[in-house]
Amino acid sequence: MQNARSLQRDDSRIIIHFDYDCFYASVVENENPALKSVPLAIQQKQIVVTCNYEARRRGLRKLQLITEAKRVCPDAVIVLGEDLTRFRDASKELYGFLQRSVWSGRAERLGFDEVWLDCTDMVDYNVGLLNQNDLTHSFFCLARDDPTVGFDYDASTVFGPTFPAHAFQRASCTEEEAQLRQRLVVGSHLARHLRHELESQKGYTSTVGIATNKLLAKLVGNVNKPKSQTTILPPYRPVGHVDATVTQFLDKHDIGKIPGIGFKLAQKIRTCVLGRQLGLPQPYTCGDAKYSVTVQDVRSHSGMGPEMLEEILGGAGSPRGIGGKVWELIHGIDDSEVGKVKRVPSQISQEDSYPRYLVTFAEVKKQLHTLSERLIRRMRMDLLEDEEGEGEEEFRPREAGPRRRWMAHPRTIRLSTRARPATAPDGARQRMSNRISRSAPMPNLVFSLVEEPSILADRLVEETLVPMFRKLHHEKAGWNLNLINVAVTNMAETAAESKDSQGRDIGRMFRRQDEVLKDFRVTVDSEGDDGTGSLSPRGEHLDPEIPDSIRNAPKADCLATDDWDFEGDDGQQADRCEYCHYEVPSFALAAHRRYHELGT
Ligand code: TTP
Ligand code: MG
Repeated sequence: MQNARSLQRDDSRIIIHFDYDCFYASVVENENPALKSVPLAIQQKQIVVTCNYEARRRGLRKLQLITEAKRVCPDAVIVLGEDLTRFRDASKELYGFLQRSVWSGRAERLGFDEVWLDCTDMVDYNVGLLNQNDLTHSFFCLARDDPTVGFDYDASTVFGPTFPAHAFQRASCTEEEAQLRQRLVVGSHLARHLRHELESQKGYTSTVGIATNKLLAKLVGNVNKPKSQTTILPPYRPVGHVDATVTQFLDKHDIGKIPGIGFKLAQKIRTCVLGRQLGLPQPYTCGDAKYSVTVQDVRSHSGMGPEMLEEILGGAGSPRGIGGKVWELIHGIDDSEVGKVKRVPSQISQEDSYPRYLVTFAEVKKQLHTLSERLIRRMRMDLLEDEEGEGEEEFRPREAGPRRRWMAHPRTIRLSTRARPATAPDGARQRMSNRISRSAPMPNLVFSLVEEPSILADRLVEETLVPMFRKLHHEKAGWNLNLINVAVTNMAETAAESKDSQGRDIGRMFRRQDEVLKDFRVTVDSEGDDGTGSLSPRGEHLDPEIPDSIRNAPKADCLATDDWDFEGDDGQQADRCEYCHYEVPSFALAAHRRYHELGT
């Protein structure tokens, strides 16, 4: 059986994880620096989605009701954050900045405000430059082709706080652990430099974690928040009777806080360790002492190991080897790569929720138009690039700006709606209703760069979305919709540079899209409708190849380490978030969901 000692650790990489502090509030502060010194809250619907630290000092917190926030701090400045454009643009800019700062180009974004960087090559190069006889006067080289670009630093000591707080003595460790320590020390100085650059050049402070994989780097950053950084120091493997620092660090975490262990997996593990049926869904939130099961509880549970975990978590719908994978995660082993840069998002969507419900067709149509126009504008921002060279023979006035071309053509448009929850036989209103959705081939007209987005939106609504809506809702009136989402997905990328590449050809093909897609079937994603697949809680078409556990787990990751201050039952009706399974007040669900969906 694979036990803790036989687990294969790979600590050859140095990964830095960034989490921007009070992200939305910082974006607004950067636009208007006068707001930096006042309590500032960002409002979506009726809740504070985030606030700056001055506001937190005065008692405001994330996911608080606006009414409560105003009561606690009447002079707080409240800025509407419904339109995500400014946050998305800032996120893209910061991501680009960080990505260009590392040699590997490996930078991966999670949501709007988290980024992992793989800094292995930069760190190893700079470890190679160290003079072991004079570590205190080291120079970190930032450009391989120019040895003068960089900064001075003291490579004999780590920069910033560490876990554990007091570093172990060099003499007491193996040569391998001493080398790892040196690489982490160098990594910590690079992290300091990047944090400093992000603040001085872009105006954003961040909280950073440094370790040898994504899981550990993300978790350790949270140890010192905000405006700080934390490094997990070796030994990463047990030495004699002393546990590895990685184990000491993870042991205190609730099992549900480990990225990769989503709500359902955590619940099954808790049930096993506590020896009683918890049932699903439970109003459980991490930190609830009644159900608290830590990583240490799991590790030390009698008979626990990859095989027992496979028994608990495996079965129909679970990927083979899930027990071993989870066993690795709770020992801080995560081989997942920091993703390479994605040129285009996998989907773009616009949605809004309607607490007062949409009832008439005129209301629905108006909202479809608003969402479509926003969607087309967003597609132009995210999917167009300047085209160089091609068409030079044509006359083109300079003021017309650079010619633009689509980097990708979404092949599918999807309309999703959610209706007011049905009333149960006992008269009580059900807590949550599912989304239903319908997909269709993307009409060519949206790719026109000649027409204004509002004109294109008119046509998109009339020619595509209204027919889709009618198929989705057979009834003639009175839909009581509380949410509409319009999304484009199924991106066909065109080539980045070369004119004669296959990608470019695909782009051309899409100009003849009707022909290309003649076999494309319109599918209804609603449950049990056409039998082409099952329905996710979001009404998305589910890929039957992807088991539930995997589908759910990574989505829940993004919450695993966040401080979600919402305290469940405040007497409001609450819904359970389909992504992370936390209970969120109904009024906050749209904003909360949007938070997850930023990662798409
Ligand atoms: P967080 O990282 O949770 O919060 P934060 O960056 O504002 O604050 P911290 O310093 O504690 O990290 O979320 C990132 C952004 O996502 C946040 O600025 C606002 C947005 N957001 C939502 O839109 N809805 C939500 O429910 C939450 C929690 C955040
Ligand atoms: Mg943040």
